[in-house]
Amino acid sequence: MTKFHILTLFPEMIRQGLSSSILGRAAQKGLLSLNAVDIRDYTLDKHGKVDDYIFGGGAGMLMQAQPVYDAHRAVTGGRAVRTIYMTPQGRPFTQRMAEDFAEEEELVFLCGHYEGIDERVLERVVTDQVSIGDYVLTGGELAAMVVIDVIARLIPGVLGNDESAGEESFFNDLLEYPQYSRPEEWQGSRVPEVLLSGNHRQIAAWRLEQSRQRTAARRPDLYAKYRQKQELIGRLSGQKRNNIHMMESLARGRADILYTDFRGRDTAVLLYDRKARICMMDAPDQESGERMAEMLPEDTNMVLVSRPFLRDILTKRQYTVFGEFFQMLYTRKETLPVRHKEIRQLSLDDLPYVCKWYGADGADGPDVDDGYVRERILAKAMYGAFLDGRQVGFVGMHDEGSLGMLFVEEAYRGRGIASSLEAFAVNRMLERGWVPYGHVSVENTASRNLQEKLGFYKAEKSFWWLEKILANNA
Ligand code: 6GU
Repeated sequence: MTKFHILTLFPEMIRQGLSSSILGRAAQKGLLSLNAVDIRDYTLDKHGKVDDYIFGGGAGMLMQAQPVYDAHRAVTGGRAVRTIYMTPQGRPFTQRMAEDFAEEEELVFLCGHYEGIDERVLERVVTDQVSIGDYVLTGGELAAMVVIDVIARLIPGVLGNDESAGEESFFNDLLEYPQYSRPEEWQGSRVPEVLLSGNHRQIAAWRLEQSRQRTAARRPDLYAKYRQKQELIGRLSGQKRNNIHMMESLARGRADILYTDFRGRDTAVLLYDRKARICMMDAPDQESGERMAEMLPEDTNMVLVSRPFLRDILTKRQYTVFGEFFQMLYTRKETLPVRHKEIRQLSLDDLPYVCKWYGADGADGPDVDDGYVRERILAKAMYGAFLDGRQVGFVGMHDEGSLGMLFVEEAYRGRGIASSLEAFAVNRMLERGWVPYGHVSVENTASRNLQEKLGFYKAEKSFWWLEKILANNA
């Protein structure tokens, strides 16, 4: 549960602003908590004063250090908690910053009023200074509410609809296309004919084109990013089976391009999936491999490489081989038949079952933690197979988007349940417009055969998942 503490002179404003609708419901469900703290309760001044004149002169009043410091201290108890000061002098707020803040279990927001807050207390307690745009508000409360709203909808389980809704705001770096509801004709204006056609391919093409035109006209900065990604996807598609993980990470809007260099037919590329903290790397030569190894972000957990010399560059650094895999992909658009009928999306009630079995057969490695499974379930990325209401297996989508986590209890194997689970997950991915792909350990021929039977293709080259060696234990 993410805890938000808001230090403010107007706690009622925060309570009223955030207690209704989606955030209120999320708080009731125990997915987050909101704690609005009145800074005035902590002043030592007997008249309740929290502000004073500004040394050196100048208009207005300044919030004093003491009440702010004591309020902060009361909330954190001296623990190191990320503390965000809302100010027009801060870093401009973005979706990316929200994703970063959303990883914290606890956040303190400090809202200023008057001309601001005594610099000395800011130096002591503040870790981040954030602005919501180039304009001046009367206080930090509205800005804090904006930032909290954006973070809250990224917390798994807060949004009612499916996982991708959390990422769709700037999906693909394009703005949303225009949308229409009933009636078909309103005050002489008709809904564009293609949307009434029932032709889903044409509708998708129309929407994409509208998004492109809109973005090019209104947000040339975003459009340039979009074009760069499309060009890279085009390059990578020359070796689709080997590169599908990179193509999909780009296409689904998950990966940033940290480095790319096109030389003739060779492409050097370094992608970073910020949320999963996974890098994907490919390089035609030692030199660009070394250069990209230098560029791996500090908080990278895993790196994916498809060439032995890149594996060797990284194992000479702080990485160790987690496993060797084949990449499998499903390139057809048609959904697969699901024979076993009792398959449904899992909820937290099913967590103990999955934790008991996930990785138990060694297929996914011994070091699975419950936190990961919990997060996958909340992200609505796991499905279970049942027999007369009793669970017998599951499948899921990993954080970075690959299909995996397949398991069926020994006693129930050999009757097509695994195929059905896999097919069910493939269909959910197709619905989102994704190209399903997964990683099968090179030794796991059973899983490879199953996937090939369903119509998956295997990449020619194997590749390696490398794990960061943590400096202070594991
Ligand atoms: Cl975070 N605070 C105030 N007072 N004004 C702002 C702002 C924040 N961001 C933009 N304008």
